[in-house]
Amino acid sequence: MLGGQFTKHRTGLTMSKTEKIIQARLRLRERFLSKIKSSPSISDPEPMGSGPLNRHGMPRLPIDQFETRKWPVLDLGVHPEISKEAWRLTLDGAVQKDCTLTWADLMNLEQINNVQDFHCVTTWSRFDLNFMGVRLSTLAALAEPLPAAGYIMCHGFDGYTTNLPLSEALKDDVLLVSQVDGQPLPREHGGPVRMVVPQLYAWKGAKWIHRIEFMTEDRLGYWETRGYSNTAYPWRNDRYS
Ligand SMILES: Nc1nc2c(c(=O)[nH]1)N[C@H]1C(S)=C(S)[C@@H](COP(=O)(O)O)O[C@H]1N2
Ligand SMILES: [Mo]
Repeated sequence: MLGGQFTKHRTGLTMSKTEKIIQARLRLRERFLSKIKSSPSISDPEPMGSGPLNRHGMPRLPIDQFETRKWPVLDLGVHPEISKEAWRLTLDGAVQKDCTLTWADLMNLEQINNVQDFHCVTTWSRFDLNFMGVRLSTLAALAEPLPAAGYIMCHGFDGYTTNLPLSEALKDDVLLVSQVDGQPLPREHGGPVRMVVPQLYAWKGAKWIHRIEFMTEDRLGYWETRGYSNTAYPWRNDRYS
């Protein structure tokens, strides 16, 4: 069975499909490029923080954060248990193509390795988490957002929600992560799959992700409704609204 899948993955048909998704992803990014470039998280003229610069040219430790060697667990207290067999991801709302992906569908998309820092609004930062996952922009390319779509709402299996503008969500480091340090993502950190948005505070990354809703108007998620900043830029100390 494994051999069969391997062969299928190598056929011209599947490769050209992969190629098409990559092309669609690049077109989508182009649509948002000027907004992506003008958002402060990667082009802030006066970022606040300390330490050597990261690869976005930002001081590695954002203002009023401290480095921790552990990776603390923070959430609403419910850790849903979702097997890979039962796992589904729905992309819907302001899109041309509603999609529901199985685990195998997700694994067949381009997988990215990316070492990232993780900044929690409660002031801890964890450096160098080695993630493997699929870019959100790859998934968006599958669903084909309508021209009027400008935002997403991410929904977790625990009922958690968090919202993002597409200009942040389409950045290359925004991933749906299934592995950390070469191991399956632990359930308490959102496994089997969570989102990570390294340029913003960590509450913007939904654990146990199961739905990405594309929207023409912005709407506030769980913490955004309860006084957290809607923009959440760590290098601007942008914690609360
Ligand atoms: N589904 C879900 N995702 C969530 C949360 C949650 O309660 N439920 N909490 C958020 C918050 S406030 C933070 S700081 C990070 C923490 O991720 P970690 O537990 O892996 O450190 O997850 C975010 N994603
Ligand atoms: Mo948080």
